[in-house]
Amino acid sequence: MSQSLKFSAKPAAPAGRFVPADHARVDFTGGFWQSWSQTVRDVTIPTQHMRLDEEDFLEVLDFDKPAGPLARPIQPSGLSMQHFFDSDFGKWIEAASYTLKAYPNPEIEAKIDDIVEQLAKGQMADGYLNSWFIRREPEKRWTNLRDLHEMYSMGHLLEGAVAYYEATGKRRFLDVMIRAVDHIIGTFGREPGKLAGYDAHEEIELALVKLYRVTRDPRHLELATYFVDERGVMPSYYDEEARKRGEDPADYVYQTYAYSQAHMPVREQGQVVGHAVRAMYLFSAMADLAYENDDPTLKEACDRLFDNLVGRQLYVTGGLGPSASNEGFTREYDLPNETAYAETCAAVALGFWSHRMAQTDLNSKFTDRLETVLFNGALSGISRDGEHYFYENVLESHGQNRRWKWHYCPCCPTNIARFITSLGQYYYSSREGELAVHLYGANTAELMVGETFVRLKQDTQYPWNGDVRLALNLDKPSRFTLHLRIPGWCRDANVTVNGRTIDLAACTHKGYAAITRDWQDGDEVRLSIAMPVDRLYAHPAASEDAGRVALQRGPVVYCVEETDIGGEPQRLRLPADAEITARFDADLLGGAVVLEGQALEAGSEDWDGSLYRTSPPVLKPKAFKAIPYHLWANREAGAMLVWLQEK
Ligand code: FUB
Ligand code: ZN
Repeated sequence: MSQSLKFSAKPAAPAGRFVPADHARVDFTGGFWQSWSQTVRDVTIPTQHMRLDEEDFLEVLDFDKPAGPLARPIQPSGLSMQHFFDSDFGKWIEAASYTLKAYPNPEIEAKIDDIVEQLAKGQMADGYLNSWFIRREPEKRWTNLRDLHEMYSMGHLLEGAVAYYEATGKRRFLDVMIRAVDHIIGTFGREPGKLAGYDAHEEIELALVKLYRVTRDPRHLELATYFVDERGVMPSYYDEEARKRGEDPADYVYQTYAYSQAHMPVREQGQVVGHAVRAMYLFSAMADLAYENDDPTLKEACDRLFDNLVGRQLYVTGGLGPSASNEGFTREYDLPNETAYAETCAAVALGFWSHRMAQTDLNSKFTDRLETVLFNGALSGISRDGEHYFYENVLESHGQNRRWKWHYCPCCPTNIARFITSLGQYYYSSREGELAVHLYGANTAELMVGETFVRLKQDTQYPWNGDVRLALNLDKPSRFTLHLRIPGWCRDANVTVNGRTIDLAACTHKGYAAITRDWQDGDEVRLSIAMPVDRLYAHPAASEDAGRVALQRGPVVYCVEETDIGGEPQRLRLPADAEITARFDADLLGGAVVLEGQALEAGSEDWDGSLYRTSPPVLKPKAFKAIPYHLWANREAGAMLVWLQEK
């Protein structure tokens, strides 16, 4: 980490709120995230720019030329994926920017400046900025918020602009986007003469909160608040808008505005419905507004929705949104494995939401889910080499799912990239008199606890091992509370401070152990979390998992791949009492803990070509090996299974 980094002069958060660490001041010094961070920085970010370029995503910025043939056809909804190409390079800029503060890279910076200059050149005189409409259909701008992603794209550009400004101090992109936001402020709202609309694909709301945190311009927060408050108000803006276009609102392709969480006001919603990424972006914005506006009604709605998601609709991997047809939710407990959609973007965005919830309410039920997606259902979206991806994160395969180099709709690669390049912010947060450690992994971090400068060092092999040594360096002795997350999966933890054991039962509240003392430079905290192999069972209503068991060790969910057992894992039967051992395999994709044991395998030698018979298959002993789910599909093609049949 560069020594010259200064703390940014960010205005204070609302009183009493936790503030996440500056990601650039958390350096992954070794172990798990060091290698992932380096891969994303050195491979993912440059290759994603190459893909954007070679796949002509950046061509949409050639404002001097007439628009060429469509790169993506118009779908029945009226949307072409090209409508939101801006979002892809916006997200790439954001992901790349997060690396620049601690690891300056003039080449990447020049590529971003290039894009920014083109955007600035194309921006309309009134501030409007969206490459599709400017180049192709300027007369149609703001006529179809229901389908065409105008603000979704602007939101991603805005997030990119904020991140780039924070990384480099360059204002150009930020100023361009502030003008675009000014234009939106002049166009949308409840005042006479304005459109009382909001984009069906949420995203701009949370981007506006990010902008507000940089500008402290109340109009930016008010606009985000307006969009969230207006959502789902009846009669629906989308009906009115469709009629204005001469269409019958009943012809809406997705039939229900639940697809966009716009079927009722957000505060009344209790079940997570519709498109999964949209839902997660909306709830992230709601959590942001609960935080900034101190709004308990939004916090309550978020709590309800979070419990609904986690209690009834979340895959064990942290994946969400089972169905391809709406890229989202169906009925509760519908968690098919082989056809799981579980889009990478949705898991990443659940990470965003969970993290935000924990800043208002320090409760490990939120950070447990952040950890789940980090080590499982979001990380599975990127290959170990950093340049291949999954859009859908299935929990079972017969070998048909392979990672791709680029996608027809490449929203996921830049999402997982920005998650990893900004990972440090998820690890810690602080407020006057308190410092919270949310996640474990080898790193050094610098942050302020009130007026005290604190340098932390985590030494650990986490997630492969549950021993964590936390060393504190302080510029002066200071009294504060250190909150240590005790993961929800943990049944046996031990904490010492300078060798003296802490009574965890007495000091743990909502999953965080609170240690209040006069901290001195050189203090050492040791956390030891037992990591047995856990067998997980699904609620009986989740019928796809009936009779099955998933293996988890620490925060890591496992799967069995054909390549490790020389046969389809679907044929395995895991005896309920089978001993399963954990072993670090240094040769597996950079090193990982694998699980091994003896199972049974249903043989087919004696079936003589018949499909059915009156006696069950003969079961024969079979050694098996399970690898972390996030590492699957990085070797030979083959079948994979998370939920093993139990015998
Ligand atoms: O529609 C924009 C993005 O593309 C969505 O968030 C993803 O689900 C994909 O459809
Ligand atoms: Zn995606």
